[in-house]
Order: sequence, then C-alpha cells, then structure tokens
Amino acid sequence: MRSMYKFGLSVLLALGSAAALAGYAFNFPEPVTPIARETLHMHNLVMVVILVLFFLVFGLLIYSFRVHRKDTGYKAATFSGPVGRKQWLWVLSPFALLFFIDYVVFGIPAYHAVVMYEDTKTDAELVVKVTGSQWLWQYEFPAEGISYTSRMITPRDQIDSGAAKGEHYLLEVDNPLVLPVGKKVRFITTSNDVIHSWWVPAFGVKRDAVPGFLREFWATVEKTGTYRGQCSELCGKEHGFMPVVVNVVSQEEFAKWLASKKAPVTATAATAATGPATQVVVAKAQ
Ligand SMILES: [Cu+2]
Repeated sequence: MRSMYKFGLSVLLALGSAAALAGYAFNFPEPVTPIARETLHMHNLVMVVILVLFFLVFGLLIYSFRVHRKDTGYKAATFSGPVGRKQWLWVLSPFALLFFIDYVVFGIPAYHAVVMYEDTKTDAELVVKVTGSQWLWQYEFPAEGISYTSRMITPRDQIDSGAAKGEHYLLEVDNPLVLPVGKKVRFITTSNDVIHSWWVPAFGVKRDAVPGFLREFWATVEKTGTYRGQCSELCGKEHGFMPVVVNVVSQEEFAKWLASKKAPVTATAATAATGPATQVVVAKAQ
C-alpha cells in the first residue's frame, strides 16, 4: 500500500512540476476578444466545479473503502423491505446537486455565452468574407470592394527539413488579414471546394467554411498584434499548409491599409468581376 502512495505522489509531483515549467503552454492562449474571454471563464468555472466534485467523490470513496473494511471488524449493514427515507435522500440528493450544477451553475452562464457568440449583427462595423479553398484563404471586404488571397510562405526546404525551421514555421502568409482594433467585425465564411475551418485560438473563434453555405461569427479584437491560427478541418493533402495570420492594427493604420489596397482600382475591379472561383485559379497560377 505504501509503495502505491509513493508512486501516486511521485506522479503528482512530476505532473505538477511539468505544469509549472510549461507555464501557460497547456492553457488557453491569452484571450483578446469578448468571446475568447467568455470561453475561458466558462472553462475555468467548469474546471473548478468538476475538480471539487472529483475530490469530494473520490475522497468519500477512498474513506469508505478504508473505514468500512471487514478486517477492521466493520459489520456490513443488512437491510430489506421498503426503501427508507434516508436511502431516498442519498439517491435523490446527488441527482438534485448534479441537476443544479448542470442547469443552473453551468447552464445560465453557458446560455448567455452562446447568445453572445451568435450575435453577429448587433453593432457590427465591418464585414469580412472568408473563403477557404485548397489550400489558401481568400479575404473579401465587400463594402470596401477589396478581395485578395492569403497563402503560406514557409519555404519547401523547411518543410522537407532541408533548412532550419523559421520562427513562424507553417504559420506565416504572404497577405495577412488586417483588422482594426476594438471594432466589431462580422465574419462570413464559405468555401470553394471542400469543408475548411477558419480558426484563431486567441480570438476564441473557429468556424467551418462549408461550400454552398454561409456561416457567421464575430470578433472584436481588443489588442493590436499579430495573431496566428490554422485551417482546422482536414481538407486535403495540404491541409496543414493553410495558416491564418491576422494583423490587428490601430484605426489609422487600418484606414491607410484600406487605401493602399484600394489603390490599384482597375486590377482589383477586374479580378473581382470575374468572380472568386476564377480569381483563386489566377492566384494559384501565379
Ligand atoms: Cu483547409
């Protein structure tokens, strides 16, 4: 028995020190949108409650195993006949407790979070259409008449281990998505071919891009910076090579970027007129 305790203790210590060393590596990335923060809050709430329940239940279990042993002279209870009031209490109280935790402690905040997640339209100040295709992303600002593709730029050498891997290995693109800080952005996702999924962990959003359907989500990024993500729906042989990079910049910088993107008006208008499918083909051919 003693060696079992020692083993358990060493496992716990090993896990504890690994977690301490890794810092937040195993946790959520720092949330930068209301959705990401809400998701982290829900996660933490659930973790705390289930940890308390875990120790309560296992504590009680281990206590019962140890105390109610025959070799310590414990006499087993013998009962027959109708179920008594005490027994009903022991059956119903865990049920009531779990019901309360699920539907009230978790249910109410989860309901509010889901309602918030789905509210893509209220106060949205910018619309971005994200189209996935094998194997790149296309970003469109319909109101501004801007459309461009975003492809991974990690050299093949690094992938084939011919060269040392760069800092943002597999998470770097030629044309990142640029967004203004503090503005509610409504995203619309779709796809040209198979199902992809647009995912930026720090935003707390992941939405499937489904051919023939428009799906929505929103993000208000509260901090400027570069955020990276990936396609997270297996979409073919280069699924791992279609990262997402978002540059979140100040209002002024965003306006400047918009102006620079709009500048070659004729070229943008010409590609826009031929439709997104053709445009992707053109982009791939380059
Ligand atoms: Cu994909």
